[in-house]
Amino acid sequence: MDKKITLISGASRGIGRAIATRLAREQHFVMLLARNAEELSELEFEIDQAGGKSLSFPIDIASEKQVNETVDQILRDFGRIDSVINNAGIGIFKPADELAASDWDRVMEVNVKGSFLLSKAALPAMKKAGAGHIVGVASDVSKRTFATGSLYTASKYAQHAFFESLRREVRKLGIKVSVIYPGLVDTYFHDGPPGQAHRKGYLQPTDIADAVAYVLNAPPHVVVDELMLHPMIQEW
Ligand code: NJP
Repeated sequence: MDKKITLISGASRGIGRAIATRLAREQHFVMLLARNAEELSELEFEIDQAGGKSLSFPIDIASEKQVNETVDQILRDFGRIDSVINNAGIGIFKPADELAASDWDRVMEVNVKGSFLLSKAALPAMKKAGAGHIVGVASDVSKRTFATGSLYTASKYAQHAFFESLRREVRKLGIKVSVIYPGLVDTYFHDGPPGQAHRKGYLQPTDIADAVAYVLNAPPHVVVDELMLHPMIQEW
């Protein structure tokens, strides 16, 4: 097996789907993780038609059991994990006093605990190999905040802190940790489907896929710690 074994969470649509499509063209055997089994198998079919390799795992990234079973199965079948792209994420935007405690739990579970669970499950194999690359898709709002963003930005600050700390733990073991911080991207993350006129000029999911490919393709002696991207139309 000369292909790299790469796990991508949130692969069913948006940014994760674009990352999977791009990496499958670049000698990665992509493992597609998300809940929507139908969208995953459509993507698997598309990748296959384009000559690439992928497998679908319809799981909830916030479930420790499902994440561990998935990683165990991949390790049993392929014997290694080269890269993990922690991309799955959700947002709920409301004034703080209108947020339900269950909103808080869910966003934190998917955005923060999901990144922790998937990275944790992959780390023992990477440590044993003395190599590996963990990538986080965080947000420009990992570093600034805004009204109605208390929950989402808290989750993205936390995700940023998790990867910052992890980077300091594993670099000396040969494992790279890179975080991408996108601004506005035209995906299902916003209300309604992509392609609407008022989102003209937003980043495209393929722009983030290009950034992930750049980060993964850095030579062995180089690690891209952080990469922030904005559309030109966005104030920063
Ligand atoms: O969003 P969307 P994006 N378990 O809604 C999956 C960040 N970001 O591509 O489970 C497993 O099109 C969901 O799959 P499914 C953002 O915070 C975005 O824009 O089948 N997977 C789908 O594949 C997020 O971290 C913007 O519903 C779960 C994917 O996540 C990342 O980019 C700006 C899941 C979401 O696709 C990708 O978001 C920014 C679960 N429990 C950061 N819950 C932006 N779009 O403007 C969701 O700064 N997913």
